[in-house]
Amino acid sequence: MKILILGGDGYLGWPTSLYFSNQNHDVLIIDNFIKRKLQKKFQRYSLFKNYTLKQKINEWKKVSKKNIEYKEIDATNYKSVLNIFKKFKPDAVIHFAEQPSAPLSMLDYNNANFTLQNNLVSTLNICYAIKETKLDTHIIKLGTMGEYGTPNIDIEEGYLKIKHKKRSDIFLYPRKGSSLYHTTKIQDTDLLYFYSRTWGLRVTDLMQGPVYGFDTNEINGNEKIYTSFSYDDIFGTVLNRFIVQAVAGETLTVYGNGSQKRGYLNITDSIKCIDIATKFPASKGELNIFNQYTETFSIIQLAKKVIEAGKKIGINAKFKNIKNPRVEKENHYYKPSNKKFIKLGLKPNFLTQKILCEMIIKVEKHKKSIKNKNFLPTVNWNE
Ligand code: USQ
Repeated sequence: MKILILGGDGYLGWPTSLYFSNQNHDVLIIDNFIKRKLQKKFQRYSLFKNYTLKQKINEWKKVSKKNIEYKEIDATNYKSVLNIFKKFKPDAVIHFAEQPSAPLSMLDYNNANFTLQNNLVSTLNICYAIKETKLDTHIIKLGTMGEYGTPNIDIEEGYLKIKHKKRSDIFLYPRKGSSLYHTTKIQDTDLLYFYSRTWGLRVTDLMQGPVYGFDTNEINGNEKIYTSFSYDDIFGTVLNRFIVQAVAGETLTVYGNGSQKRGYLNITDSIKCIDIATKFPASKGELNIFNQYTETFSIIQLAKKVIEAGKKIGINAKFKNIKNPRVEKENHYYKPSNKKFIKLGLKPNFLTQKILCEMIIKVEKHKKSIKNKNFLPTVNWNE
């Protein structure tokens, strides 16, 4: 297949690009390197050296004898996106090119505006480029479990049948984001639903939970092709942060009482899900929605797991409940479904002590690069 990967330089975009290249697909990455620019602006860098995309591609070529093409393009620039679709004619496009940080989206007006423009216009551009080129490209879009929020009823996969006054219909599952970032993902889903119905586009929207880990079969411990790994308050996700905090000898930052539950998954499962999505494309005119996570934990459970793993290798970590900088429910019901990927063959890599210890040991090698000042949250939702 010809696979176009938007945002292929990022935390998930890069390992996904490696995976599809290794499967002998024709991979073209487009990226405007905004994440690297933001990391520089906020002085919050990846723990591991994140070589330039060109360097990573060259190293990959050396070890695999396979090539990945890339172009520096902003996905919000319609002319450039259209040109790529005309020339490359992708069978599938995987859209990672969004501003992925909830805290950044809540920092101030300019970052809210940027998040909104970047995330929605990039999605719009893909829809228009497919319509204009009349290609049959399958859109695979990274959404988030956070689109659903934490409702007091079971979370289905994308849709809900509603009975009202003796009549019934199927609707998108009700959504309730807990940051502007999550809200843009809801709006993306609405855009994709609209254009799939109106123009007959094929779309798969992946409601993904927080991802952890950094090593994949393709990266295989080769630091020259490591992906960007954030642990700071703006770009880091919770489990990755806890692991780095434990290694740094800092207390694990549990926001609020830590009862918040989310659906988590290993980076290798994230890639596997995307692979399954490419193999089972949505039909024409369909918006197919998957819930992409493998197991649910509360924050306290995660913290305790990291502390237990640390103990095994001589690290005496502790957690502390700190004031929650976010506006989110802490005590809530949480029962999302994730049957669709399992049915299609996903065999989850659950969060074991072995996996945690392996991550801690690798992070320890880079202990000197950890910037402890970037652990405490600096962005408050309503200040
Ligand atoms: N949290 C802590 N301590 C920390 C960091 C986070 O207790 O030091 C808590 C947060 O309050 C929240 C939960 O952990 O309840 C998850 O936070 P997160 O920062 O790991 O994840 P989030 O901001 O929700 O966003 C991340 C990714 C985003 C993805 C999303 C999936 O950055 O791109 O869409 O996870 S989900 O959370 O299911 O919406």
